Amino acid sequence: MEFVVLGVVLAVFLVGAFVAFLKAPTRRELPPGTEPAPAVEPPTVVEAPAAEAPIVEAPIVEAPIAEAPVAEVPVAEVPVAEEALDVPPPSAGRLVRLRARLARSQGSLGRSLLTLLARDTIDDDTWDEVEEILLTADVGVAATRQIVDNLRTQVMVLGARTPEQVRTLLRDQLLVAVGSDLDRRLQTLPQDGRPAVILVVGVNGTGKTTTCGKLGRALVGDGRSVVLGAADTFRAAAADQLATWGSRVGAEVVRGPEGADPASIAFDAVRIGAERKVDTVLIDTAGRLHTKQGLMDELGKVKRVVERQGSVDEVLLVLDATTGQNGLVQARVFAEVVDVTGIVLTKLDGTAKGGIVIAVQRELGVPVKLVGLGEGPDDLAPFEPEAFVDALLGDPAEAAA
Ligand SMILES: Nc1nc2c(ncn2[C@@H]2O[C@H](COP(=O)(O)OP(=O)(O)OP(=O)(O)O)[C@@H](O)[C@H]2O)c(=O)[nH]1
Ligand SMILES: [Mg+2]
Repeated sequence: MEFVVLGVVLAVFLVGAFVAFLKAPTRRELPPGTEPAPAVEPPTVVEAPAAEAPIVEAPIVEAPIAEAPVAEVPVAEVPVAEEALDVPPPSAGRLVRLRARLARSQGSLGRSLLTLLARDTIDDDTWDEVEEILLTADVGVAATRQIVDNLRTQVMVLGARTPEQVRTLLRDQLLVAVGSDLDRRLQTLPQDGRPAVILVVGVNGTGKTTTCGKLGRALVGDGRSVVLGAADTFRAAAADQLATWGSRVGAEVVRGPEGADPASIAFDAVRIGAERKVDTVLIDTAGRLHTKQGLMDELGKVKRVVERQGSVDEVLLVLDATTGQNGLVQARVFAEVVDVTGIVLTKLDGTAKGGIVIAVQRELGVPVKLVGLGEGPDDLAPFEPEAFVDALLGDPAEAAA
C-alpha cells in the first residue's frame, strides 16, 4: 500500500515536472520579443518635424509684407510737444549759404587752374598740368579730356588773355562739364492723392540716414509734411537714429523690430504716409556692399514691394565724395538694381575732389541732386551748378586782389 501511495506521489511529481518543462521555452521567448519596439519608434518621431520645418519657413518671406507689420507698427513716434520742435529754415539758396564751406574744400582746384591759364604762354607742359589737376580732383578721364580740348581751342583763338577772360572761359567749360541744363528737381510732392515716395540707398556709412533726416527736415522747413520709414532693420540703432531726426521736427517714423523684413517696413511707411495724407515718405535703407548679391536682391525687393502701392518717385543713391573712383563702381551696380534717379553726394566738405560730381553724372547719366556739406542738421543743399562752379573758382574780387 505504501508503495502504491509513493508511486502515485512520484507520478504526480513527474507529470508536474514534465508540464513545467514544456512551458519553460515559451517564457524564454518573451524578452527578445519586446526589444524591436523601442528600437523602431524613436527615429520616426525625430525625422518627421525635421523634414517639415524648412518647407513651412520658405514662403513666409513674402507673406508678412501685408500682415506682420500691421501687428508690429509701433509707429506713431511723434513724441515732442509742438513748441519744443525745431523750426528748420527753408531749403532755397542753401548752396549759396554753404558756399564758403565748398570753397574751402574745393577752392584750390579752381585757383590752380586759374593760375595756370593766366600764364602768358601756355605750352604742352602747362596743358599736362591742367589735365593732372582735373584728374586729381576726380573729374574722370573722359570729362578731363573734353574740358582740356575745349579750353585749348578757346585759348588759341583768344591769344592774349586777361584774368577775367580766363575765368569766364574756365567757368563756361566747367558749367558744361557739370551739366547746367540737367533736371535736378526732386519729386517730393504728392501725386493723385498719394505721397511722393523717396527711397534712399547706398553702401555702408555714406550718409543715408543723415541724408533722410536732413532732407525730411528741409521739407518740413519748406512747409511739407513727412513720414520717415526706418527700413534699415539690420541694427536697432539705425531706427533710433532716424527717430531722433524725426522727433526734432515732428515727423512720424515708421519702424519695426530689429531683423524685421525691410520690405514690409517700407511698405507700411508708404501705407501710413498715404493714410496720414502726408506730402512725402522718405525710406532709409541699410547700407549694403554692392558686391553682396543677396543684399542687392533684398534692395530690389524693397522697391518692388513698395511699388505694389504705386510708383517710387525717387531713388536717391548716397555716395561719399571722399571715396573717389570707388563710388563710381558702386553707382553702376546700384543703378542696375534699383534704377537710381538722383545722386546725393555727401561729405563734399571733407574732400578737395569735387570733380566726382562730373564723373558720376557721366557714368550714370543721372544728375547730382543734393550735396552734403557737413554734419549739421541743415548742411544738405540742393545742387546748383552755378553756385558750385563759382565756389570752385572763388570770388573774382579776391582772385584779382
Ligand atoms: N562731414 C560730413 N559728414 C557727413 C555728411 N553726411 C553724413 N556725414 C557723417 O557720416 C557718418 C555716417 O552717416 P550715416 O547717415 O549714419 O551713414 P549711413 O549711410 O546711414 O550708414 P549705415 O546705415 O551704417 O550704412 C555720420 O557721422 C554723419 O554725421 C556730410 O555731408 N559731411
Ligand atoms: Mg544708416
